[in-house]
Amino acid sequence: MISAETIPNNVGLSSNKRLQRALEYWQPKYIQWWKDMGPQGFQDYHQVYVRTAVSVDASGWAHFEYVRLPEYRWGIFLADPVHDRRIGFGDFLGQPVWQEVPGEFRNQLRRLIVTQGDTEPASVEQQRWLGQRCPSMYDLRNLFQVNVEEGRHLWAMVYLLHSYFGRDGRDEAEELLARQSGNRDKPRILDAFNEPIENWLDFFMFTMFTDRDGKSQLLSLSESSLDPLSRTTRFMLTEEAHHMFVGETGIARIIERTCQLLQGAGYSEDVRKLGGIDLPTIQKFINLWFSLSLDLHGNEISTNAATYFGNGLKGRAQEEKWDDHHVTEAIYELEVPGDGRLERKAIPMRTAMNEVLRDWYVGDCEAGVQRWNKIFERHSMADRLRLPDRKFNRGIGMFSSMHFDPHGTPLSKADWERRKHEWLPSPADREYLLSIMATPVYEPGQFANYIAPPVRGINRQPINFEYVRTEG
Ligand code: BYC
Repeated sequence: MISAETIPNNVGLSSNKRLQRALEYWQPKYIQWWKDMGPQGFQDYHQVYVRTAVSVDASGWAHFEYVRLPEYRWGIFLADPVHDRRIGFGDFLGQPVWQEVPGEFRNQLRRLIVTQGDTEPASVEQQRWLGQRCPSMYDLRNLFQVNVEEGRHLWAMVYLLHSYFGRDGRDEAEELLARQSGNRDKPRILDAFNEPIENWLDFFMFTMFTDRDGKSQLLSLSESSLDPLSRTTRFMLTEEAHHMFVGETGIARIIERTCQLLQGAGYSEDVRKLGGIDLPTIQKFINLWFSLSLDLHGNEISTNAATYFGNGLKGRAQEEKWDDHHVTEAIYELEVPGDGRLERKAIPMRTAMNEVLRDWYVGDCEAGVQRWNKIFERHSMADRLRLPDRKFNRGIGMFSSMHFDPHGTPLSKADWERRKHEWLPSPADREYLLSIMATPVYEPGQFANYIAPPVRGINRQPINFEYVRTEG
């Protein structure tokens, strides 16, 4: 039964019969999807110490309790309204924001919301086997926290579809549960969400780089003239921050452990013999997940992006930091493939909005990599990790038909095929990672050999806290 007790919310669910009816139909399908496609092996007999958002104020979204995963209270929250909020960019700059969907932008908005919504269950599906290979109980809890919150982000998009898009919205909400990550016939919409996440290096890189695309896209959607979309995405950003924390600190702990192993062995290069993860492998996974996540920003030159901006549907990250919010005259210079070589070309900035957002994203990733590099400095080691060039390993956009090395030097197809596993994970790298993750670590306070413990526990609990309890 749908009720405000089982579904924490601040959208007036108890008095909204239409939404209640739509959810009554959708929620059982969601739970079935969660059981079938969510964390495998942890649905029935485990209780997980997770945060549940029960309201949008600071104490309300940091409410911790033990729950069985299928009984998690997925809620619906909008950030507080901004008094007299005005459209901040595009052709309708300065007009009051919309509380309803304008008919002429219905399809575009639905498409944006569906694309955003599709990524959320996709990531849960991608990560569903990881619990069986976890490096510690602390990490297992973090995985499930990320998973339930991605589930909540799906609810957030489904709320918008149910409330503002009538019949079409209800159909789309069902489709969100029908597509499946990696499924040949019914794949998820965006490519990175069809990639397997089979080991914990994939997982931490995904939460570092792909969740950070979530951050850049949510920042740009939170500028939207459709106020409910803006408010929903603003609240989602608070949860996204924790997901990136999991990724960034997860990799930092792996680097820390690798440094310790290297030092212990007198800097012998072969960390693998000691059961750790060598730096070249870490670099390959950065190369993979960074390039896949660059693709998620779409084509460099995009009329879709120009239309979204002009119509006020999707802005730039932190739009208030820009001077010109009309962007009718501004140009953007970018590198394009020309007559056998790369040349610089100036294009109208509106058509370059995907690239503008990608710039923001690359800067945010770069800062994260620099934080990792501080670990080497602390250990007085000269090693450094780096982001590959933007043209490397692209599947979307104008460089997708070409090949480049991580420095951005063009390569022939034959050279790329011959050398790609110097820069991207090879089957042997993956096999090695699976071998060191084959035995999960479920003892409180114990950690797999390839990862250092965190600096502190969750919600001020000790590191050896029983974050996941097994029933009877
Ligand atoms: N894969 O004009 P273009 C997150 C398609 S992550 C496959 O450049 P546009 C999360 C595109 O759909 C954030 N197809 O497209 C993270 C279009 O298709 P059609 C998710 C792609 O629309 C971790 C065609 O190529 N949020 O939240 O400017 C865990 C032409 O492209 C891809 C959003 O994405 C791709 N990578 O840009 C959990 C926000 N890229 O029309 C969650 C909403 C492009 O030819 N989405 N295409 O059939 C958008 O804003 C835009 O759809 C995109 C694409 C930025 C993704």
